[in-house]
Amino acid sequence: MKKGKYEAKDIQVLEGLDAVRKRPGMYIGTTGERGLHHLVWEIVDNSVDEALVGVCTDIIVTISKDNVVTVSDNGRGIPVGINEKTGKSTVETVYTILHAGGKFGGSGYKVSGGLHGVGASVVNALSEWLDITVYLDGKVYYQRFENGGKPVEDLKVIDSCQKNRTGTTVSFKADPTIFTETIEYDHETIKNRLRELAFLNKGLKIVFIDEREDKKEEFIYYGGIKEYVGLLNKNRQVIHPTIIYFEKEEKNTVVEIAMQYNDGYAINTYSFVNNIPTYEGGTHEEGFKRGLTRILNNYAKNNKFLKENDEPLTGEDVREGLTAILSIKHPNPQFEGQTKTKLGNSEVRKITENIFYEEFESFLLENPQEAKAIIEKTLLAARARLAAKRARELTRRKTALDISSLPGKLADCSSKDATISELFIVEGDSAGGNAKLGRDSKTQAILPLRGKILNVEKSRLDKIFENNEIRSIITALGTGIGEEFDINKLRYYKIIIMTDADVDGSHIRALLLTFFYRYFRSLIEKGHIYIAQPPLYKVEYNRKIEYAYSDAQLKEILKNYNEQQKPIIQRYKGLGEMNPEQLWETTMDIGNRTLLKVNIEDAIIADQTFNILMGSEIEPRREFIEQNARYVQNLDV
Ligand code: 1YM
Repeated sequence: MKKGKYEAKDIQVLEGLDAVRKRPGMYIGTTGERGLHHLVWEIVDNSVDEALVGVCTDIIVTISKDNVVTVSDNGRGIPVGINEKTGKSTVETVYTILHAGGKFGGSGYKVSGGLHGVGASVVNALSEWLDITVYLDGKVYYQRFENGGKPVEDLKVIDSCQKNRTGTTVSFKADPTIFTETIEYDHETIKNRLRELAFLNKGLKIVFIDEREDKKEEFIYYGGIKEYVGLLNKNRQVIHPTIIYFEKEEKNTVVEIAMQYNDGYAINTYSFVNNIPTYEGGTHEEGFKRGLTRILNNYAKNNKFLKENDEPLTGEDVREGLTAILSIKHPNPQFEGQTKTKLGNSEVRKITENIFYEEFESFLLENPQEAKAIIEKTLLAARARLAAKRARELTRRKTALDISSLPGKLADCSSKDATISELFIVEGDSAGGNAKLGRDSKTQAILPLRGKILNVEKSRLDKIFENNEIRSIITALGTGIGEEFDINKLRYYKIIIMTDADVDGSHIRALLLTFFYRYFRSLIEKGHIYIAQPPLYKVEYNRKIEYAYSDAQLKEILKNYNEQQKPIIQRYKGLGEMNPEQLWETTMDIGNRTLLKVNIEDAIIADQTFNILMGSEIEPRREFIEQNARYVQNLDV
């Protein structure tokens, strides 16, 4: 055989499932917890695609005690006929050839076109085993794959079923040799995404059974995203009764919007494209925002709320206190941005703006009372904005926002080179004191925080400036805030949040993340925000000290000791329990420490969790804190 032929063959082999097993990161991002969950999303997405076409009403997701995932739907069933190109059944083709799903599907708005559209074959490749059952034409078809996607035998009929029964059931067990960190799924992560999917697809019933916790939950929302907005505003005071909702199609693009204003100051808008969260926004959000600013200015002018010479309402004015969900369906979405969660299709801007403008205009005209409440709210926001601006201008020289007056509590580093400088934001004075003693004073600055920082959600920018803890952070960063923000003035490339490993600590961390997300988003986007990882345990035996950063690691360490030689185990509750050397050694030393880089998704999740559970009720608050304590462990390094 000629040499060339061998090469062609080799390339083909490389494009098979083995390539996925060799470089799983290329297909699912990480082989950590996030990558593991991608497997579930991938299979669920195929079921949701069927719902999008309108031929599937029920999806059941089950996690067994040993972390086998089963997804079942009542869609059309994956086609079972022989595929011309591969000579195999379509089922086998979809599950053994990379990206086959995309090529075969064709119709409708595919979720799989987006963020995690890696194809079902990738799940197969990364599974110890995978079973498919298809109900079609009165027959039950079955095929099993083992060892990373190798068919055990061809697709075959194993039973008969009712003629009108159709659907697909897939079970798989993630391969522990690939997912070496963990193959355990997180109940909350799965639950939240399934609930989100149910909100986004009104009338679709999604059942989640977690056999590990003996839990069964059912999500079905006939009102879809309208109900979602209702939930987001549940603990808030709304300023008009109707949740504004519309759905309209133009040029193959479906635009669906639900919104309602509350009396708070925060903006709570979430956008989706084909059911995928677009954390970084994009053209659909731009169109929505432009439409909103334009229509409210026009309405305010036409109805004499704004006079000829008044300054127009800004985008920020009209979004204050707005809770909104924007969900669009597009046949060919282009995702951009750092985390591929920003919609790039330029035509969508105008389509969304037009649809929104027209529909919202009709609403305002038909509901003058509600229109008045909304306009008055935006006028108030505009007035507050102008007042804050004047106050800032007047006091600029003297305020703490002037970089020349760094906060007194800050123990700055001696280096003026931002690229090697780090700012530790430390909870509590005692931990702050130890951090000051333990640090490398050339590159590490310490800013201790006293008590809780202000909840930024509940406050306007002018109020935020008045909070001492927040002012210290802003001044220390050096960038300025709001319109004055300049990233080139950032004084530290790494801003490291260091809080206790307890409930208060996670609360403060979530508040800080929310603050950075809302007012310094680009610091997160550019990867400047980190979370320190102090150890959870100290294991001491005969003066030998080891640290464990997780329960698993503690177990590992304890394996080295036998029954008689029991070491002393100390569980660290706070940073203050470590002396300066220990704090340095375990958490601050560049050569030794682990830092978690916060990405925008993590910050949004913190922010969103916060939003849902605002208000003063104790129960949701506690729930929030518990969730947050957990989610921080999900951050990627
Ligand atoms: C539990 C996972 O995969 N359901 C599923 C998948 C497909 C279909 C129906 C389907 C799609 C189409 C036509 C189409 C898929 N089919 C393919 C392919 N559930 C699950 N339900 N008929 C059935 O898109 O035109 C890929 S996925 F490529 F074979 F058509």
